[in-house]
Amino acid sequence: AFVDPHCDGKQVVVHLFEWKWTDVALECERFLAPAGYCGVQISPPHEHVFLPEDNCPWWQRYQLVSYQLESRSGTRDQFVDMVHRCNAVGVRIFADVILNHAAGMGRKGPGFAGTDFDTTDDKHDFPGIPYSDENFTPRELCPSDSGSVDNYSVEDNVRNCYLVGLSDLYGAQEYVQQKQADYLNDMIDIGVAGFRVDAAKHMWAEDIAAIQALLKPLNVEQGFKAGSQPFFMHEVIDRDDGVVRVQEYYDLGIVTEFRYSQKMAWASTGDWGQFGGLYDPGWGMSDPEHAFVFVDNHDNQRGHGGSGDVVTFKDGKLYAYAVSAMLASEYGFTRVMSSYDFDNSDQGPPSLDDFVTSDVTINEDGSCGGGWVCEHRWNAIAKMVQFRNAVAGAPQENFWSEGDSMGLSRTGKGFFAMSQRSGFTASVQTGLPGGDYCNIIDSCASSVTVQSDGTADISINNDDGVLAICVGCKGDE
Ligand code: AAO
Repeated sequence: AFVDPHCDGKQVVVHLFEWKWTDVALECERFLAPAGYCGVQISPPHEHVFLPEDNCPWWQRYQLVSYQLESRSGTRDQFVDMVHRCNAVGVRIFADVILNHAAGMGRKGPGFAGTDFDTTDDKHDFPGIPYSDENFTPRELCPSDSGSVDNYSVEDNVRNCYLVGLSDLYGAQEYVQQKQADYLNDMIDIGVAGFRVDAAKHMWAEDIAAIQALLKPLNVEQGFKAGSQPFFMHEVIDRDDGVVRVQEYYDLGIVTEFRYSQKMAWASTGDWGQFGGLYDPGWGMSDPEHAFVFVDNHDNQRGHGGSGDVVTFKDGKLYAYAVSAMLASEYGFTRVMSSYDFDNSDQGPPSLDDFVTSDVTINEDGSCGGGWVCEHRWNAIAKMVQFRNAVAGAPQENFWSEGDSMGLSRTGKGFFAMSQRSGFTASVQTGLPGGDYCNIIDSCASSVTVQSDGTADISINNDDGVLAICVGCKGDE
């Protein structure tokens, strides 16, 4: 349940981290729909704390003040307009929702939209919702000395203590569940297709299930089939090193697989042979149906929620290889990260002096400017979205690798190869019906002739170092 993203079988979500709603709407229309993206994970849309004294770090949005849809990304009206315009072109909106906690302790309002709140002197006053002391997890249920999460091998510690000092909502309370469901239902009425649940690892699974039981079906007027359940992506960092396991979330939606991100880094910075074994059930990794996979995310690309063992846009071409390999491979439901450039890990999005987020500018060549990286527009990455959609459901076979070159087939539907060596050539089994295929990565500048037994001589000689051919794919822009 809760595993259908409702985008006509499309396979890739893009996280437009810190984008304004006005820009997300434009991007749906001008780029994401034609490229074949399923939908957008947006930054948290609720009213959050406002920290100009800290230069408005990106993470202020993970501290809830009220459920008004007023945030650094825009107003409620802009949110509604975005959802409607994206749905109109078949691109779904998935909201990042903070259900585990409200604002950090020791803070005082007003919040971003002017709503008062107060967590100084151990108070928990959120009049805009309203929540008060009684709606936060009782101290006696948290076994840590500090009151904060500090022992990942004790379940009560992970679930009942305050994550990095964030006021922990008492998720078992019907009142809290109803307020949370009202918030999600408001967005469902507007037309969102689902949610990314922040810090789901720190919530009891039955509390998430209780919220889900209160949700409406998706809005038929926004193009959803009657009775559709929202899509859920749960954020659970499980490296087989704590008491919480991804398997606990299978009934609630799909779940982040951080071991995949780690493997991606190992594979792309070392032996490309490892691309052949991205799914390791022996390590406790999620089954393919529930795995939510990505090369990097907004936390680990800047050392939050763990550092090291990750490749990001800062690795340039190596990153494009990793994302391409992810999109070619069979395992999981995929998310592409779209970042802004940064020097320090707290830095907010590109903005003017008054912390108003800047517009995303698009250069003549289709790349982004103004500090926006737009990995989702990088040539190989964008083209591989088409490949992933085209080969969905086809088994992965014929994997081979030679140092920094590799290839695989998605039997009957597509063949993929990449190499860091210019002019790489090989004789391969493509797993495809005989015929002439065009390389979609270089818009048919190169092509492959597949023999009737599926074999072919390939050569990779474009700037991206990537070859992707698929049945029924068009290589034109
Ligand atoms: C801010 C300030 C804090 C302040 C707080 C309250 O930075 O100093 O105390 O406000 O005033 C984001 C930022 C935080 C920020 C917060 C609120 O990252 O810095 O705090 O907004 O503004 C854990 C959680 C996971 C979480 C991750 C960051 O499990 O849910 O930490 N991610 C989400 C969001 C994130 C957001 C929040 C949650 C909060 O994506 O953006 O925070 O809403 C282990 C555990 C993991 C744990 C990490 C990091 O993982 O297993 O569960 O993630 O540690 O604490 C190795 C280990 C493995 C380890 C892994 C990663 O492999 O084997 O155990 O590395 O370290």
